[in-house]
This record gives sequence, C-alpha cells and structure tokens, in this order.
Amino acid sequence: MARFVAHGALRMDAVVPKDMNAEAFGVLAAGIPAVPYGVPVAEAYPEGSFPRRILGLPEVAGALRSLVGPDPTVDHHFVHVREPRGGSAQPLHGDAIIDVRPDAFDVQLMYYPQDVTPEMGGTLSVPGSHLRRINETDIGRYQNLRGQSRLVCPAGTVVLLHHGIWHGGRRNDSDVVRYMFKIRLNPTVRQRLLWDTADLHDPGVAEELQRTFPWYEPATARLETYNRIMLWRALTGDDSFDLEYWATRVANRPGRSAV
Ligand SMILES: O=C(O)CCC(=O)C(=O)O
Ligand SMILES: [Fe+2]
Repeated sequence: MARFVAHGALRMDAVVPKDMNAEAFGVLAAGIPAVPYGVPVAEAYPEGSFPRRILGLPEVAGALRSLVGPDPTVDHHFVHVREPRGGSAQPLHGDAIIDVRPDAFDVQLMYYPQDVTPEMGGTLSVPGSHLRRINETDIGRYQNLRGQSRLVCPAGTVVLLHHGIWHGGRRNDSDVVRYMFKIRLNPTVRQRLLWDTADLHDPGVAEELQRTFPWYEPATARLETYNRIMLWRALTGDDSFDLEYWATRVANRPGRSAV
C-alpha cells in the first residue's frame, strides 16, 4: 500500500488467463455498452459477463479490495482502441478535473488483453504524479518526463492507477490494433486499513513513502512527501504518523484548538 501511495500505480503482469485474453478481442471489438454512473458492480456487470470475470480474478479482486474496499461502484468504463499506424499520441492528462479529496481516491483499472510492444504505444504514465493536482490536460505540453513509464507488458496485464495519475495513450506505430479496457471504480466505504496490515510498522513503509522520482524538482518533491504523509494518515487513521517531523511541525499552533 505504501508503494501505491508513493507511485500511484500497481502493475500486475499477465494476471488474466490466456483463454480470457483470447475472448477479450471479440468482446472489446464489439464494445461493452455503457452503464449508468455509480452503479454497483453486480448491477453493472451480470454474473458471468466479461468485466465481472476480470474483476473477480483473485489477484484483481484482492488488490481492489485493499485499495477501494468491498462493493465499489462503477464510475464508468471505456474500451480504448488505438488504431494501427493511426493518429497521434494523446496529450498527458489526468482523467478528470481537479479533485481535492485528501482522504479518498478512485481506482482506474486498465486491462491489456494482448502483449503490448514498444511500437504499440502503450499507456504512458508518470510515477509519483497522482498527488500533484492538475486539471485534465493542464500538463499536456509536457511530452516526456524523466522516469516516466511507457507501458510494455505481456498479455493479460492489469494496471491499477490512482485517479490522479498523469497519463496518456501513445501513438500506435505498429500494424496491429491496441486494445485497453478501463473501468473507473469508486469506493463506497472509508478507505482505512482495508489491506493486510501485518507489516504496517515495518521500516520499509517509511522508506517507500519517501521515495523520490527522477522528474521531481527538489522543492516540490518535499511537497509530495507531505502529500503522502497526509494520505497515509487518512489510510491508517494514525494522525500522528510523520516522516522527519514535516507534518507535525507545520501543524504546531500552541494555544489554539486544532483546525
Ligand atoms: O489509450 C490509452 O492507453 C489511454 C487512454 C486514455 O487515457 C484516455 O483516453 O483517457
Ligand atoms: Fe485517460
């Protein structure tokens, strides 16, 4: 979980079985009809349907349970198709407007049914960008950032992203259609201690939360650490959690009640 709070992403390679990946091409090419915003998974996707089976895979279900909790609702879904040798790269963006929630987040599930090669223009994402708030394509003029991840993955890979991550589909320079199926999931419970917390006090947690990324400027990198402290407090319920006294120092206002 600390790694997700630092990176804003969890990648699970080839977790979808081969037979389902084979089936996906027909299902995605035909299109998956839109569902109303905010309906429970069971209502959006009947038992046995393709999206329901993806969400039910043990690795996927377990990771989602840890991140958004039980019974999330479906915000929306979309089949992203990038045509062979077609179009241009998408500008870097966040999928929505500025989202000021400090203590809740949505997860964007991205599923890739086929091997994604470098030529196929896999989804670009920027590790550690999710807590730096932007409005949609505000950051679209940045073509490449140091430390960015341009997805190259085996068939059946699922990536779970914090909703704030900066990302964009790249141009497909190959001869094959690239498919990606995205589902945005909203939590319906408070996201607090929802994962296996046996190692909550492991020194690796603080180490992970202090990770920096190559594109960070020295000054704003500090703010990212602060943002992560705040998210970690929300996720654990431990309002005294800190790294090097940063959050405690700026909350110290003797003689006044806490705000
Ligand atoms: O095609 C992709 O890999 C990403 C698509 C995307 O992020 C979008 O359309 O919002
Ligand atoms: Fe997007």
